[in-house]
Amino acid sequence: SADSKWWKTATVYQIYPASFKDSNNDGLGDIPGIISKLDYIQALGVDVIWLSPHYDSPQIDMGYDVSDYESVYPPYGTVSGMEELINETHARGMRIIVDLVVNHTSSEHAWFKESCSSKQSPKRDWYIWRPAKYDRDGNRCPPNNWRSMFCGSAWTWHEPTQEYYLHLFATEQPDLNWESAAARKAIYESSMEFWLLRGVDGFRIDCVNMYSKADLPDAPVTDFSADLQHAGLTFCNGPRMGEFLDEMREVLDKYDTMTVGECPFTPDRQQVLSYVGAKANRLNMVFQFDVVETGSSHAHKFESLPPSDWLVEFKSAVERTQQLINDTDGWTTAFLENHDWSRSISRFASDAPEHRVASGKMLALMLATLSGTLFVYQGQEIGMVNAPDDWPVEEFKDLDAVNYYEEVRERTGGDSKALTEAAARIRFIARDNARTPMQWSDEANAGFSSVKPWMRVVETYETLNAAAQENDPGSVLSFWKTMLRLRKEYSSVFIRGHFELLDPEGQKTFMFSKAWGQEEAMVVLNFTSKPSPLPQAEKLENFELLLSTAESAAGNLGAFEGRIYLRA
Ligand code: TEU
Repeated sequence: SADSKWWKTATVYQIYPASFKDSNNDGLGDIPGIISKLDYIQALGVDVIWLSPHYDSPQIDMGYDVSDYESVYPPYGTVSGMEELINETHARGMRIIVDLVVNHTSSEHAWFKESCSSKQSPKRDWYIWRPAKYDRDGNRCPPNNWRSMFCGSAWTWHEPTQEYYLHLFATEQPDLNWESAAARKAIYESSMEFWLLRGVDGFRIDCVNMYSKADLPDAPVTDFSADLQHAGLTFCNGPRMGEFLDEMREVLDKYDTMTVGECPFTPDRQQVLSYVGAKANRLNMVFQFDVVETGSSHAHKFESLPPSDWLVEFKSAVERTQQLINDTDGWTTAFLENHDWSRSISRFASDAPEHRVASGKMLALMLATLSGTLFVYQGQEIGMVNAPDDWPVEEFKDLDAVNYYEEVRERTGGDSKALTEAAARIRFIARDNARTPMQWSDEANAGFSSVKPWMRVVETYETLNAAAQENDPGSVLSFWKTMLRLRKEYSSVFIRGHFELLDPEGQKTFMFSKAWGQEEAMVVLNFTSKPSPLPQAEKLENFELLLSTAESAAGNLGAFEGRIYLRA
């Protein structure tokens, strides 16, 4: 039956290859490094590994700019190294999915170079080319007002052939034209079949709802700047999405696969169901971003810090994604971290030394009791936190943060107050926070590498590291192991149970119930550093404590304490 699908009960562990483990001491993580840590991942209780892009790439966007789908970025390893990783993962009873990045390629991909060569190139229409527009004064303008996700216009002028090409992300990430059947066929063969034949068990599909872009209409003028509009709602979920994904499904169905599509800018539930509903069956599940976007502006994620009542917004976002499983035959995901967001302890709880461990356990307890397929991002299992406030902003390397900082500098003429505020928001939310090297031990460079890593290691590694936690029953790592085991033991209620939010207005606590048949669990979480009474103690009358994140759980909830009660 549909409910016995392996990917529903799976816990997925995301690996960001550059920052996981360096085996050959060049300062960059690699595939042999990942293989050396498979036993660690297995011991955590994980079922599936998701590997962020391993393909050859000029690394403008950390591999999300692929120059060749059929080869591996040489500093990471080789195709045969990947085959070994796939086999070793399978040998431990786990599966592995890889990132499928086919909304765009790198500008260094052979397809794009051919497309650029002339307007008559047979691959000209594999990318999205348009003639210039001209304003009243005769100035050349891009074909529409879309703003790229990484600042500036989404169009770049190509002098040799006198046309603009579209890139929703960096200039070096031209968008493929999915309207071309020949391009689509090449995509399926080169990026999908090549790796399915080598044993991968499916894909995390990058930007999956951006393939169909209709006729490229201007985005409505909103609040960012009059000329360039943040256009996510305009370019996502275009009219041919279903058709393209049905085609993809034909390739996937030749294998036993799992797919999880990245689905930003999709507030509409019917739209989500057109991908993951049981009948549509286009993707097994998607990532919606309501929860991780809590408190960040839709116009630009760096534009604001969360308001003081962010927890109310957070809880309602969790409720919205959980309701998909409550009310429909679609499936969903539960996650708080990935390589695009900062660390959850720093964002949603407290990374102060006295609260960090409690915060990490409380968030683990919350996640592991939510319905859907659970995703854990490398380092989350040991409670890694954001880069510290005293790092100069120059430590941030990711183009997302760098371009934004430069844009603020230009917009304000280098105003120092504006730049200080921008730096604070970057420290809070930048993707770099998730990309610092994995903290394996208290050895030099956190045991990640014997040489200086490509990105600075967070200094807390001397106390916050995997080795120190492995044999400590009170550690965040041990707690995650317990939670992943309990999630399987009570799988009906935790993995697919009906979610109900019990304290929507509370600004300090989060209380919800999970129910399946006669089974019922109550989860209570304190999101503050102050003790708090149980929000609705009367509801717990016929319930017994299953576990708490605190050593002794009685009466009031302690700082950042989480508890699970089961119906007696
Ligand atoms: O992200 C797509 C996406 O929609 C971004 O807006 C994402 O929310 C952004 O990183 C937040 O700042 C995917 C990948 O996950 C990301 O790492 C890539 O940079 C991007 O696609 C382009 O491939």
